[in-house]
Amino acid sequence: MLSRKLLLGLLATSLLASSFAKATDTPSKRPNFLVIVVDDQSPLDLKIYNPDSPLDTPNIDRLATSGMVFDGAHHMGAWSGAVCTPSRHMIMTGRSVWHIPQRRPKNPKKQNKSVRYPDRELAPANLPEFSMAAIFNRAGYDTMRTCKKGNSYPDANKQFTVVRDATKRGGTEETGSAWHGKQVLDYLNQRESAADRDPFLIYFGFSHPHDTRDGTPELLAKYGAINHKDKNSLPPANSKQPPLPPNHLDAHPFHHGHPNLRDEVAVSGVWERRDERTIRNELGREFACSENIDIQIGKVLNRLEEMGELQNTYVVYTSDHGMAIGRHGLQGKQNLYEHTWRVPFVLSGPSIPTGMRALGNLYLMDLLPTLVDLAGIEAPSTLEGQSLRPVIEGKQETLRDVLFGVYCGGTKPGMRCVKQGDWKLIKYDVLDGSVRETQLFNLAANPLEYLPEHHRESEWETDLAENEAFAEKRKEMEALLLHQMQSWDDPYRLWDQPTD
Ligand SMILES: [Ca+2]
Ligand SMILES: [Ca+2]
Repeated sequence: MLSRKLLLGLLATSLLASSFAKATDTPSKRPNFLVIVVDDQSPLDLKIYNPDSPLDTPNIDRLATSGMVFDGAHHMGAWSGAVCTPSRHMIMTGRSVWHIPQRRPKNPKKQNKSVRYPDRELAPANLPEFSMAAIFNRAGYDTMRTCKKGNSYPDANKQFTVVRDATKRGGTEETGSAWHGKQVLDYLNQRESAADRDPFLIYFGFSHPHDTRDGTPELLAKYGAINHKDKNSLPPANSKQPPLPPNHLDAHPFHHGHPNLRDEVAVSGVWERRDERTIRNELGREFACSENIDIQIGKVLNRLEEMGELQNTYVVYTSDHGMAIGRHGLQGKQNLYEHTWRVPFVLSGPSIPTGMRALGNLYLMDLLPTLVDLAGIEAPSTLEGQSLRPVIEGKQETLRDVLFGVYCGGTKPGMRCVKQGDWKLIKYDVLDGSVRETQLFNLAANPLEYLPEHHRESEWETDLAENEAFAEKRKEMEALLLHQMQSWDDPYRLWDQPTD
């Protein structure tokens, strides 16, 4: 069935084809790129994905109405508790989770025996030469970045001609998100003074809303939150705080498999608490930080407009991964529920249809192939992701049918998930086999992945894995998962899978 929006997209296809050509044929008119990547944000925080959210992001909304929103954007996963690290490798290289460099201790004696490192040949040694900035530098682009430091891909980051990285998670202009915005504004001002006409790619990264979520006083007040620092007391209740997420739980029903995981036990302001006052205050802090990011994005978009560059600039908005903050009794980014596995993804620019939505079924590794395609640069063979062009042109609703997710940063093999159509399977094989769980969700009927512990009335709004009526569906999804693990070179197998 064709949605109305998809139909509009199909009608616009011929027009788009000509504007793609226009953007890439004339060297002097090559498009610019502004790639905005925030740190730790659930798509469900944003109104464009969750109209009930009280978070105000007028500038992200403006990008969405002037461009396309993708509902099915995901990060493929992580082999580290620092989920940011593999995510940013995938963003920078356009490669999949087991095909990126994984740091291993130089001394083999220090290697954890339960860790199976993928073969070294799966990540080419010269990969930094085929990372985002290196590709665009060779194509004659000026490249600049600002972002947090750490849990990233330093060998790719240093390829940018101008690097202004620092971790800024404070609540002032100098110590918070405004600092990252200022780096981009300064760079644009320098380009204007120098009358630099080369096309540019700016990687506009933020350190927030990753904890510590120290918001500015005005925005904290707006969302009824305080920068809560005292572990021995609860933050005050405040009706201005965001409501508890509907899929909140006081505790996850079984251990997530990563003992003493920082995000689940030590985040300042939350620690091990999942009670209403703690979670609503922390969401208020997250929203204060996210709105501050939106303000900085607005300043940069306005500056580009003043300079006459906005029309010729592709703008991407995304996050390195999502975030739980109380959903399912979890706090961190080390799980495969939709709130955390999915990411926001908005794209606007010269050949992007306005006010459109598409499912897309993309991974963050598809970002670089898309940028390369939109720039008219020949794609290096290192890219494994796919360009979004057929979805942008309305020729396809998705890039792929099946999506695969990994969390392998705690005890091994960890968590795996697979999604096809409305169905999603998540498996947990952790803590030396003492937790072996399978969950099956119908996301059309149960998009928030309610569990029995949520006590929903509808028989569909729960985990269906043990329900005999869905035994065939589960079998099918189990086979899909195994196939995905094999085809993405996952070095592990789960307890009930064959050891090929
Ligand atoms: Ca992150
Ligand atoms: Ca230049």
